Amino acid sequence: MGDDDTLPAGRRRDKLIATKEAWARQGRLLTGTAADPARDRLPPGQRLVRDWPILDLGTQPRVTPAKFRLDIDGAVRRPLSLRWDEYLTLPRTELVSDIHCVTQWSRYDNRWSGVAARTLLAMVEAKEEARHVVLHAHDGYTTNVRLGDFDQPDVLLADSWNGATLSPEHGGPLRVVIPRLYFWKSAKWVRRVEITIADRPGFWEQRGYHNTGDPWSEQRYG
Ligand SMILES: Nc1nc2c(c(=O)[nH]1)N[C@H]1C(S)=C(S)[C@@H](COP(=O)(O)O)O[C@H]1N2
Ligand SMILES: [Mo]
Repeated sequence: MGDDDTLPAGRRRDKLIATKEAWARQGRLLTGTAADPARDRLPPGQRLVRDWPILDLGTQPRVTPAKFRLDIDGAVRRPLSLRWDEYLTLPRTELVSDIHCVTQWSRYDNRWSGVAARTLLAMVEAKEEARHVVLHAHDGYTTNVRLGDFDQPDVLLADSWNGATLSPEHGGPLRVVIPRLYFWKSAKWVRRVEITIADRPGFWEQRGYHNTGDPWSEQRYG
């Protein structure tokens, strides 16, 4: 099994996990169509919401500045391990993007600020053979993305949303935002960005969810 064995079983939302695994088996919400991101803003099968739902496995860690640590390591030449005060000295980026969650809701125009993935990648220098990324979070959650999908100008590690400090419920102090993939790829409470040579499926990817997760071609399950 994967890293999710470390999830505190007691507070884990086992019913929610079982339901979402069943959705994957049933192919729930699949419309069998594709959309063109250049023309259609809403991906197939999605529904627009105005609020911002909270989704996670039930344990919302409180990551204080003292507990904060961000490691960027693995198949890199110059691994990094940052304390909160060190993280705060990095060059910052602000971006507006849409959220598309695999459970059907989408939310437009989220203004994120934090540090661009490319800023961090430039600091660690991925090795030639590096192809994938595993994101590890303080609640034991993991998710995998291709290095090519992480190494994009609109991917960032965000500590602020719509002008305010990112709340702990939504992954504060620091979460990943990968706007062109379903939102389960955007790890909350990020602890470690592990650059890898081989692909390693994360929590939902081991439970029937798509390895890539492109909302425009409806890669919900697989
Ligand atoms: N650490 C962590 N990150 C996570 C999750 C989680 O359970 N733990 N859930 C994912 C899922 S399934 C979704 S839809 C989004 C939800 O983010 P939100 O609660 O800010 O809307 O976080 C993703 N990142
Ligand atoms: Mo999700």
